Order: sequence, then C-alpha cells, then structure tokens
Amino acid sequence: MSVLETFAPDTPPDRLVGALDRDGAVIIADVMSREWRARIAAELGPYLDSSARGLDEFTGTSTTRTGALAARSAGCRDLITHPIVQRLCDAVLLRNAERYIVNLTQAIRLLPGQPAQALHRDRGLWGPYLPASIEPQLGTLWALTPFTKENGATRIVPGSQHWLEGREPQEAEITEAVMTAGSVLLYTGSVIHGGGANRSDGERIGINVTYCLAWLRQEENQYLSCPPQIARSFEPRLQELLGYTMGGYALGYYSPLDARAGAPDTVPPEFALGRLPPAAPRGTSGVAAGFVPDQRMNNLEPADAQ
Ligand SMILES: O=C(O)CCC(=O)C(=O)O
Repeated sequence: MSVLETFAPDTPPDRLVGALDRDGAVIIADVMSREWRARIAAELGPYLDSSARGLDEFTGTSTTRTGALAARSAGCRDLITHPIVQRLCDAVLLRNAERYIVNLTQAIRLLPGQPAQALHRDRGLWGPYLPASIEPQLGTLWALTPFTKENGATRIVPGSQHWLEGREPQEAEITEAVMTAGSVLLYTGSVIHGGGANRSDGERIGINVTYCLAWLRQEENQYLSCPPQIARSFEPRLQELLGYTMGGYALGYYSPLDARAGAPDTVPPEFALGRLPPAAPRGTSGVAAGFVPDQRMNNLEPADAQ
C-alpha cells in the first residue's frame, strides 16, 4: 500500500527535500490560514463562476480551470512567493538551471460527478526531448477546500519519478493526496499523478501553481496573462518569478519599440516594468547573469522603455 508523507510547516527543509527526492511528492499540512483561504475564495469567486467546463476528458468536462491568478488575486500572489515553496524549488530546480519561473497558475475546481483524470507526468508538456535526469518542474496544489478520497484528492504514485518510461502503476501503488484545507501538495514534473474522481456532492478546489526551469517555455504565457502594466506594481521577486528577468546569459531580452535613437536596443525585461535589474546598478554594464545587452543601456531611463 503506497503512502505519501505529510509534514508540519516547521519541518526542516532538508527533510522535505529528502522525502521529495524519494517519493516525488510531499504534503505540508495547514500552511494557509482560514482568512487567507477566504480572501482567495472572494478574489477568485467571480472568475470561477464564469469559467467554462473543460472540453475533453483530460481537462475534465465537470472541471473548471481558471488562470491568470497572479493578475487576479493578491492572496494567490502570496502563494506563488511562499518561502517554503521557494526553498523546495531552490533545492529541486536549481540543480538544472540558474533560475526557475512560474510555469502556470490555475484554480482547478472539480465539480460533483467529475471522473478521475488519466494518470500522467506533467513533464510530458515539453515532449519526449528532456533527458530523464533533468527534473523540469516542481508543482504545488494548494487545498482551498479539503481534499478527500470522496471529492477527488489528487492521485499520486510515490516513487514513480524514478521509473522507466512505459511502466504502468498497479492499483496498490497509487495513493491519494488527502489533506486539510490550507495544506499544500508539492510534486515533481516526473511523478505520475492525476485528479481523483469527485463522488461527493461538493466542489474540490485546488490552486495549482507550478514552477519550471527558466530555460523552458512556460505553459501559461505570463506576459499575456499578467502583462507589464499589471506586473509593474508587484514586488520584484514575484516579477522575477513570472519571467520579468533574464533567464540566463542573453535569455529573455527584448527591444523596446519606441526606443530613442542612440538608446540601447536590447534590454532586460525589467525595463518593461520601469526599473533596472537589481544586478545592474546604474553606471555598470552587466545585468542579471552577466548579460550585457547593450553598453548604451546606461543612457536609457527605464521609463523610456514603456
Ligand atoms: O486536480 C488535480 O488534482 C490534478 C490535476 C492535474 O494533474 C492536471 O490537470 O494536470
């Protein structure tokens, strides 16, 4: 019988990382307060109500999915930057990249009658091209409602991130991420999992925020879901996580269309938010990760780039 470990929020990060490396998933109980959950529920309520059901079996014909959570909910912004999650993303994702970024933000609401989703690995998103040794993603699923066996708690196959492609789980190898409201399930992009069946008469709502290596394409296009005019008011760490920073040397620069003659034409994304990257104080030529987009950048006020 397979099980998933549940930890208290004050568990030393090394223990959480150890369990994540072993099982591919962990639950941290009761991280989000009742007030925090109520705030998110109030902020997202109108969007959840207007979101259409999925069009196919995988997305769920009795499931609604609502994105753009960074733009739509301050409560979700605090989930995205949560220190425990950052610590685990550091441990798992910085093994294969200089940075990681938000891959998607999605409120997943399983309505009564939603059948179990096909088991899958999220890394399939990027096709078969990544070597098995590279873990591309760490996902979080925050329980806005309790997750129970009856209402569709996520099904997980602990340890399956180490399996060879093609091995199918036996029923005894599958467990459910049963957790209280306010808890969070963390799971890697390589572990086999899927939404459970909602056999209850209530809704199961999870806030799914996943993070990927900064050199991969994001599943949810954050520059469209959360464009610069919205992202510019966010704290710098959140802006970086959404992708408004260089992903590595030369990765992610842009050219402001209205730059003046003589001004630099290749600048880091922070310029679109009206600021310089932290690693490039005025008077120096480098930006984050050492990229020198254009020596003349020092002549450009960030405000010019809007
Ligand atoms: O809702 C869940 O429990 C998991 C959903 C999922 O894995 C997916 O949609 O890819």
